[in-house]
Amino acid sequence: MAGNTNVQGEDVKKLDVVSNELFINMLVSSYTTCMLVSEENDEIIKVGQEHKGKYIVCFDPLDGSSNIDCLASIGSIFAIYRYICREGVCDDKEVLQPGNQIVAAGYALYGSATMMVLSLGPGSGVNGFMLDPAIGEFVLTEPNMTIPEKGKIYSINEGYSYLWDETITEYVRRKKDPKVGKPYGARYVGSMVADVHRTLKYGGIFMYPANKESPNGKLRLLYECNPMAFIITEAGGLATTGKMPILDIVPEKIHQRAPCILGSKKDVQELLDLVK
Ligand code: P6P
Repeated sequence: MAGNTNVQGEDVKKLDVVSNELFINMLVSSYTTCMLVSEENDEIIKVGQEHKGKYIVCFDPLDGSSNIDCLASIGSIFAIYRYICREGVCDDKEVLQPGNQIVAAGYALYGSATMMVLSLGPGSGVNGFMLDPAIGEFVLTEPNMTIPEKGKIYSINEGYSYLWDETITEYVRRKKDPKVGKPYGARYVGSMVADVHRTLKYGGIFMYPANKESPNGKLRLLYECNPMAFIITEAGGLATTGKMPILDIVPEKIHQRAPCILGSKKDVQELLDLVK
């Protein structure tokens, strides 16, 4: 669309703005939330007293939106925490809970099919629900999803290889060296939900590491790294910054970034051994 109005003169909003408004409206009108953190909003969204509930939701309403115009898969990511604010005043600091306090997390992938992958808490496993448009319902098509112990795919934006530290450089070199073993395939959509879902399904490793220009990488902790780290961990994989488990990071700012390396246990452990 040219500008901000369509041929009927109606306001045209970008898909990620529409998605954000939908998430906020649905969460507020669910009467279950007290504070929201959205990738699209600079500040914490405080739910009004009349709609207040006992959960905090951190979400990226439409992640990978740079892929919309070329029709590559995009998705929504969310993490849910519990917080019962007393005397009606919510303490902002409560949105800065570490990922290991998550009570539920998941993502929706808008790809060749629409799928929601969900975990309802530590030890509860991961389940995949496929949208059946014929009945307008999400159907449990993939119960108890588990990530393969080792994969054959590595996923990283190699355009930044000139910025990588020596560990990442050596790890990726080994993935391509036939003298080390059968080389891995390279897959990188550039849309986190698509890259993580493929990693969950097929195994392997996804990396958005720290680099010389971005000491904390690019991905946001509260609504990209933590929910995905929670899902992968619940599915039997590992998720690390390279120095510590992502879920143990105590956040200091709602939009802070974190290095994100996650995937099959053996593939991530191989990187951690190289770090040592
Ligand atoms: P780069 C999309 O913009 C996003 O936030 C994630 O979905 C994706 O993993 C990452 O950025 C891609 O970033 O720098 O490789 O283009």
